Amino acid sequence: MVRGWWFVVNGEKHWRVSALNEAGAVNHEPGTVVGETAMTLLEKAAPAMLSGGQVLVECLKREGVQHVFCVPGESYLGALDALYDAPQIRVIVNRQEGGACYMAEGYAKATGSVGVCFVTRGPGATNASIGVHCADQDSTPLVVFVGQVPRANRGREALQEIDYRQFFGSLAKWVTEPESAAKLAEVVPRAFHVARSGRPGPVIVSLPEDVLVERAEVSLGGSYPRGRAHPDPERVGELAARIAGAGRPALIVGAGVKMAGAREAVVRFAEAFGLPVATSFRRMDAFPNSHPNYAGTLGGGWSPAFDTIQAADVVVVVGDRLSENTTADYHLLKPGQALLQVDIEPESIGRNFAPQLAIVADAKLALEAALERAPKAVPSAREAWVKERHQHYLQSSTPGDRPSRSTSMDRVMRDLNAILPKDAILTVDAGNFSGWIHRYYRYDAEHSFLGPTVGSMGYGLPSAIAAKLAHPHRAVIGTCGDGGALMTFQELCTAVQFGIHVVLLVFNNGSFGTIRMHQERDFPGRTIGTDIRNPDFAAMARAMGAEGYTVKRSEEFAPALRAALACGKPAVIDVTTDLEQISVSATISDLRAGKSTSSRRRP
Ligand SMILES: Cc1ncc(C[n+]2csc(CCOP(=O)(O)OP(=O)(O)O)c2C)c(N)n1
Repeated sequence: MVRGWWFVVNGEKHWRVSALNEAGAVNHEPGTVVGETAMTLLEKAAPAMLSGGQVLVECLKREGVQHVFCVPGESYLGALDALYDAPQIRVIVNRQEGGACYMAEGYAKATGSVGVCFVTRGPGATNASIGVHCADQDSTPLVVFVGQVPRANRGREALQEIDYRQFFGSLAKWVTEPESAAKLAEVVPRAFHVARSGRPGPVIVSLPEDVLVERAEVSLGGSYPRGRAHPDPERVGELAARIAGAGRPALIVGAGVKMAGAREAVVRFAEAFGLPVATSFRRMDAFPNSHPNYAGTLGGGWSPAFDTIQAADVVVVVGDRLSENTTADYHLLKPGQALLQVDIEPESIGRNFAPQLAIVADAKLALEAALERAPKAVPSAREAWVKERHQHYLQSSTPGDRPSRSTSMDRVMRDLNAILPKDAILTVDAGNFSGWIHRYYRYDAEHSFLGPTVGSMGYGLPSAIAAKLAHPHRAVIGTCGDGGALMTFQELCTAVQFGIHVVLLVFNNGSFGTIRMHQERDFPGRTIGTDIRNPDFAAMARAMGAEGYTVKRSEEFAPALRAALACGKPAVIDVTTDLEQISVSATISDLRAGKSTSSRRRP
């Protein structure tokens, strides 16, 4: 049995421990500063007498958590205090819970591990909800620890009290409120398991304030073992036969491929079966873009990959739920096309389109099993189909040279492709500017793109900061519009405080451009609620301790980008763009004249 407690003298924490373990009795004199030693003893002994906060942090350590994102609150002081004694977990302090939760979500996307954030009760939880919604629609494993009123105050509409089961009920995979410190030892590992298993998603763990400080004797287990769902061999045989017998088969890959670490397997699968490959909306890095089988990305209406999928007779979908954006408002697949679907989550199969074949399995295991049944050679007609589709992608993913009254987005994209290192990571916010980032950049490296498939603004900067934390040696470029910029711009202070050197590009057209586009198409010329007057973003960045650059003409962009990458600080480039080119495929004049093919929905 180990007993440990601490007290503070002159702001310093002092540990006292009396321990009896296999090594015999250990006693420290009262007042001895033993810090780590005492904690090590506490960690090794089982069962141990720990506070709820300590139980929670012990569980985080066992999950291998390295970063947590938070805005502090008095409702979870017990958890913060336990983090004080866990130097292996870096606590990133954010300025708004939306930023904290987006960062945790982005960190999960950038690493494939579970993102973790801590927010206070009531207002903290409601601010964080944007990140929970994002993790839910983007299938991102996330655990959000939320402060809660003490047990005795529940049900009294106590200060900032919220029933989280109701509030997060339709947003999260699981919402739980452990009743005691001992229960935390059971709930926390399970929360991680639920977040990452099947179709990953967000889990909310509500932390009654007094549970975090009550002490309990607990036995701590480890992280749950990871199960992998193997495919049914018969169905795999059918999959291989159906593809082999097809005329123009094509493949759509999504987040399931990334989460399963199936990058190499999917490349071999596409090559062996002779399949052009489309990536789903905002999952461009699920397949190397320079590979000869790549056919482009889907999303937001027409795209080069849209043509490819529509021309296919058999469509294989691996690890993607065929969302509204990926399928152009559910118009992508037509009757007569055969859909063969592989997904880890039975519920994602057939959700929007009825499949002819379904395999519930881990993407990597399914692809590897199918590879064992690959044909000896790809027929030449199939090779020609793949080649033609890749050519189509190359043509439509090479930026043109459209006129611009300020900075040309086409030129920006050429410069980004030319200047950024091959393993750079780009992130996007919601907004029409992202159409260029999706279509004209070559995502060849693994984990080289992060975007909110949910289409929520404010994502670009926090996710870039998270990506840089996860991959400190890679260049990370966050992108956003001038509207999205001010939703989370305060997180630039977080980047400055923690020395996280990201570059943020703000595409500044003086408008909530996406909504203006919808207005111009549906109510031509009747602009309302979409003009915005902006601050000097570069000056704001400098005021926060970052570097700031202003670009008003195309030729100024490349030098500014090089300077920002080299400046040794977080940096913002305020890029003035031409509102007339309202989207990657439409001008305002075209829209007013009813000539545009711009999608109905482009978040
Ligand atoms: C949090 C949130 N609020 C509102 C919207 C609706 N919305 C989608 S795009 C957009 C405008 C984006 O403007 P901006 O960031 O300037 O980018 P642009 O479209 O001009 O490129 C708005 C308001 C949203 N998707 N997310």
